[in-house]
Amino acid sequence: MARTGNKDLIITPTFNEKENIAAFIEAVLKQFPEGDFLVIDDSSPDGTAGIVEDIARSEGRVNLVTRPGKMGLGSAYRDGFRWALERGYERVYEMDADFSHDPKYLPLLMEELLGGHDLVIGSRRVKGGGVEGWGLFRHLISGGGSVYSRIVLGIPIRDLTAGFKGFRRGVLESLPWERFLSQGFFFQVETHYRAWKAGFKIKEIPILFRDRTAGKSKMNKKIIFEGLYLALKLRFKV
Ligand SMILES: Nc1nc2c(ncn2[C@@H]2O[C@H](COP(=O)(O)OP(=O)(O)OP(=O)(O)O)[C@@H](O)[C@H]2O)c(=O)[nH]1
Ligand SMILES: [Mg+2]
Repeated sequence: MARTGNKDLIITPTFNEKENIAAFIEAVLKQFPEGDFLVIDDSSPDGTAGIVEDIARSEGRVNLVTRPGKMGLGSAYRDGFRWALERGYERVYEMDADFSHDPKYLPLLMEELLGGHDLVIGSRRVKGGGVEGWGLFRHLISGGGSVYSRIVLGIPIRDLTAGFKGFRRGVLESLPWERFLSQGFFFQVETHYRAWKAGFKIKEIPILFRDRTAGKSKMNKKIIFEGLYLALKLRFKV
């Protein structure tokens, strides 16, 4: 396990990603030779973990943590960050398994971290970035949510819900993960907010985000309403 000497780790949480996971891991390993890979699977009923286990048997850069049940994206990342810190990784990246985040951007994220930034965000909302494959409704939800969160939280980051990013170790060591309000998708907004408030150096670099073509979205109405509420709570309580 993680005896490669690499200092970069990509963490991908999975829930029912059997259509994506093998090809995704292959693409990441190929396009980012500097990186090791950790999947945090919440006992996906479709057998995602078994596929990862097979790959890990012959590929030392690939690791798997299995948790007993679906506990949310934020909680998966928290466990992953602890795993990374315990093993001495210097830079850690978050990525979804559904190919929305193109592995070709990984070297660019790394370059910015090496250049002195603490948190580098793959952003859909800066010049040169964008989204491919969303319908009007999804654009409205995402755009509206983004403007709302930016106004409520008063922070300059444009892609607040971004899930493709890289951290320097020091950020992971210092953010108060145990005090986070969110276990689910809002975790992404909360991470940006707390990192910004703590004064870390943050940069957004443009990415083209592609909607998933295989597997099912875990996004739902509850997540959206929870986000509206948590943004207010974060602003006034943290
Ligand atoms: N371990 C774990 N992974 C999760 C959980 N919820 C979502 N994921 C994974 O987190 C990543 C992002 O989830 P997605 O369903 O793609 O969410 P999204 O990107 O906001 O929305 P869509 O792309 O439209 O589906 C994917 O790799 C999911 O498999 C969870 O509760 N536990
Ligand atoms: Mg997705």
